[in-house]
Amino acid sequence: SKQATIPVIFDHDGGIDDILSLLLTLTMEQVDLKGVCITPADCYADDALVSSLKLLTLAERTEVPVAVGELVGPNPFPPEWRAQPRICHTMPAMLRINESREAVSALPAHLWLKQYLQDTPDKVTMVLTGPATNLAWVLQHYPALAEKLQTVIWMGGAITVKGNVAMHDHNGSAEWNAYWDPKATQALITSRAPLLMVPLDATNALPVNKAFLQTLAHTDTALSDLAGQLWANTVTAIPAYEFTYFLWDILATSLLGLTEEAYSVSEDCLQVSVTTPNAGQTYRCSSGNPVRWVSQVNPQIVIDYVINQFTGDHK
Ligand code: AGV
Ligand code: CA
Repeated sequence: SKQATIPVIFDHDGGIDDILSLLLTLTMEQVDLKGVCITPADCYADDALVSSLKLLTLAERTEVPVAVGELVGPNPFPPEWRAQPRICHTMPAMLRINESREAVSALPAHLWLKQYLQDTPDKVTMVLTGPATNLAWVLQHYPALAEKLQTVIWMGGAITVKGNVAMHDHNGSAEWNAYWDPKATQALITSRAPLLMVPLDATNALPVNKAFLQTLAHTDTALSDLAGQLWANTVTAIPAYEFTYFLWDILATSLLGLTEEAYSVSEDCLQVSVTTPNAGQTYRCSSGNPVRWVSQVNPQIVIDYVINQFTGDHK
């Protein structure tokens, strides 16, 4: 059994794979979860809060603080996408959990995060699976707090591949988390935080397909069933890129447990557009702040890791 030695703050935006990523984090013995922040982006915050509390209650981690975000970016997610994750706390296995609210923070997420970073003597790893709005606020108002960050793993951006934003005033070059709050994306990328980006360049290799779900379903436990049921709600019959669900946030979260043979990291100077028609586009440039990003993955190693966490006796 591994010791819980990696302090982690998990900031998510309530999508189905965000909820699955929180569940994955809770299977990792080496992770010492210090707090959960919610960004009200690809979700409605109430749904994301209830689902998060239910998973923390399931994992007997009701002491972990949960802080709901109140800062919003200028480019909202489609309401159908925001409404989709209500299913996460409405399925029977989740309804049966009587969630504890004892550790819901009275502070909004950006202020809770600022306070945590000010108070902690130790460096903390952050995993962000939605827009970087809360952390960007902290880094802009308290830049010295970047020293409290061990690594910031952020699912977002599209560097050498096309994006996944399909909006009337957009040219399709941006990834959604980067687009929701382009100025937060810019603030994160130009900050002193030790960033490791997980862009679409890496996650495109990891579609949620039938083979993956079939392998997960091979093992019949309460945990693998919960994960499989959650993923079943992301399946669509439409084979277009914009409708395909990927292991976006799951890859970012898995980096906490994967060994380095599973992926490669590149380092480039990046810039972020904050104006139409390419707001949120993250592109390489010849000068500026070098940023580390996951440029390649070994899909089989990642899939084996995720399946093992949800099915194996990894304790
Ligand atoms: O762009 C990927 C990000 C990830 O953090 N999110 C979903 C993941 O949580 C936005 C997104 C892109 N395409 C989507 C998304 C889709 N088809 N459905 C819901 N959200
Ligand atoms: Ca997300």
